[in-house]
Amino acid sequence: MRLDVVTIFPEYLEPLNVSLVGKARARGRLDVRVHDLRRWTHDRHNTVDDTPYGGGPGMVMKPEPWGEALDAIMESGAAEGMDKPTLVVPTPSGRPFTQALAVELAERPWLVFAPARYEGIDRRVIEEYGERLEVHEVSIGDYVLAGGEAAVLVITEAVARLLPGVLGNAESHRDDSFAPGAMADLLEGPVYTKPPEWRGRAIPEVLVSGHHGRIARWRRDEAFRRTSENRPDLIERCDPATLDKHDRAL
Ligand code: 6GU
Repeated sequence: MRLDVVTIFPEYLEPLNVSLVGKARARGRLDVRVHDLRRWTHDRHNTVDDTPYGGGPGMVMKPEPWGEALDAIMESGAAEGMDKPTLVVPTPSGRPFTQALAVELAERPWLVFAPARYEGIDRRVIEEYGERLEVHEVSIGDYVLAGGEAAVLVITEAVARLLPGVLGNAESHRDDSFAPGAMADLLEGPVYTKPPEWRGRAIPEVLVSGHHGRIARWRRDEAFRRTSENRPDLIERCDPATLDKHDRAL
C-alpha cells in the first residue's frame, strides 16, 4: 500500500517511522511519502491560508497549494503505473472513523491524506477531487484537534495493522473489539499474564482450568459486562440475534 500525506508539519508524521507502521515500511508492505504543502506555494512567505469569506474567526487553507499538491501526487502515481488514489480528509466535521472504514481503506492500494490546520480547507478542493476520486472526510471522535495530523497517525495505524503480513498473527484480528463476527459490537474483556499472583491479586481461576468452553464463556461474559459498563450504546444498537441467552441474563 502507498500512503501520501500532505501537511504543513511534516515532522508531525515522524511517528510513522516507529513501531508497527515503521516495521511495515521497513518490510516493504507500506510506502509512505510525506510532503510539505508549502512546496506548492509561490509567494515569498509560502502562504497556505487566508481569511474566511463571510467573516468569522480563524483562517482557511487556500485551495491553490492543495490543488497543485494533489495533482502532482496523482501524476507521480500515474507515472508509476498506479490507478487513482483514495483521498482521506481528516476533519471534525467528517463521518466517524470506524473499524469498518479501516477495513475498507486497508483494501485500497493507495491512500492520500489531506490533513487541515486552521478552520479547514477551502470547500472547493473537496468538491473538485470528490468528482475525480473516492473521497472520505473522516472524524476520529467528538472533540476538536488543532489539526488533522494526529488523525492521520490514528487512521494509518488502524489501517496498517490490517494489511496482510503486518501483524505477526492473523488471528490477532479475530477478537479485536469491533471485529466483525461473534464479538461484533462487544469490547474485549480483561487479559492476564504471569505471574499467577501479583501483589496479592490472583488471576481468575477459570483461565487455568484448561476448560476451553468455560474460558470462552467467561471471556464473552466479561466482554459483555465491560461493554454494558463503558459503551451501553453498543449494546442498545446491536442486533439482538448476536446476543446469546447468557448475555441477556447478565
Ligand atoms: Cl480528523 N481533525 C481535527 N482537526 N479534529 C478532530 C478530528 C480530525 N477528529 C476529531 N477531532
